[in-house]
Amino acid sequence: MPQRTLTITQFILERERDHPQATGDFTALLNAIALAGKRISVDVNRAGLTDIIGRTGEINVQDEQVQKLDTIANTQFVTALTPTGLVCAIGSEEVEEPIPIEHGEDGRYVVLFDPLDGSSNIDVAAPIGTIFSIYRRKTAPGSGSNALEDMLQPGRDLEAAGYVLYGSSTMMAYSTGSGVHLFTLDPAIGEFILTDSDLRDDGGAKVYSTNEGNSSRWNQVDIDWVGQLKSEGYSARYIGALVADFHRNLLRGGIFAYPGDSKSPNGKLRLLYEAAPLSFVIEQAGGKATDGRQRILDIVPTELHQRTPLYIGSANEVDRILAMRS
Ligand code: AHM
Ligand code: MG
Repeated sequence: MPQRTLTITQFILERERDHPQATGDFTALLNAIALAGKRISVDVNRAGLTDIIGRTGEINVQDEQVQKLDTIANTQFVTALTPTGLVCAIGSEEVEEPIPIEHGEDGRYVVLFDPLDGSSNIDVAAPIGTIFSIYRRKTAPGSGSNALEDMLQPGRDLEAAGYVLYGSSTMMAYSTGSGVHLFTLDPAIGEFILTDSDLRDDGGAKVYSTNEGNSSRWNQVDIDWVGQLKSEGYSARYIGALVADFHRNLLRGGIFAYPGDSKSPNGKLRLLYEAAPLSFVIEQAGGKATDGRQRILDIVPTELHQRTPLYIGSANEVDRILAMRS
C-alpha cells in the first residue's frame, strides 16, 4: 500500500491556492498550533519518565486541581503562537483572564484553547487532547486590544477550530469552514501527515457517550432518552476525555452528551474552550450540536469560562434528543 505523504503544511498551502484572497495567516496559525501539538505529544509520551505527572498544587479558575502537564501544554501554545505576530491575545481554559501576547498589538486574531482536555486521564496513560479555536479580532488592530470583547464571540463566527488527540497515535483535525481534515503524527519525521480530508459523520454506529454516574441528578427527559437508546441496543462508550469520545463518534457515528443536572444546571463543559470549537467541527462534518434548546454555535457568550450543557454528534442522534426535549 502506498504510504501517505502530504504534510499538514503542504495540505494547507494546497487548499489556500483555491482561495486567491487567502493571506497565508492560517498557514502560520495552524503551523504554530501543530508545532505546539507535537511538543505536547512528546511531553505526554514521556510523562511517566520525567517529573511531570501529578498536580502542581494550584487550583485553576474552574476550581479544579491543576496538573503539571496542563501548565506545560498551556506554555507550549503561548510560546508557539507568540512569534506569528498574528495573535493579539489568547484565552486558555486554565487561566482566568485573557493572556496578552507580547508585541501582539497588531495581531488580527484571538486564539482560545483548552490545552489539555481530559486531564484526569493524564496519570493513567489514557487519551487526552487539546481543543483550539481561532476568531478574527473585532476591535481594530493597533488600538490596544480589548481582548474580552474579541473573545466573547458566538461559535458561528469562528474562523477555524480543531483538536489534537494524544491517543494510541497523535492526530490533529481542523476545519476552516470548508470541511474537516484529519492528520496523523508520524513520530519518525515529526510531521502531521494527511489521513483523511473532508470527513463526514453520517451516523451509523449505535453509540452514546455520557457519564451515567450523574444520572440520579439528570432531568427525566435525559433519563428517558438514555433508557430508550439502551432498549434499542446502543453501546455505551465513555473515555472521560471529550476529545477522544468526540473523535471516535466523529469517525464512527454516535452522540456525546454532558447534560445539565440538578447540581450543575449548565453541566461541566466550557462553551468557548470545548463546546463551540467541537460544534464547529461537527457541523462541518454534517453533524449537529445543541445545548438541548439551541444550536451551540448560536450561543453568544457573556463570560470567558461559561459552561453549557452539550449534546453533540451525528445529526440523527442530536435530532432525537431535541425532539424529546421539545
Ligand atoms: P477538563 O477540561 O478539566 O479535563 O474537563 C473536561 C472533561 C472532558 O474531557 C470530559 O468529557 C469530562 O470532563 C469528563 O467529566 P466527568 O469526569 O464528570 O465525566
Ligand atoms: Mg477540557
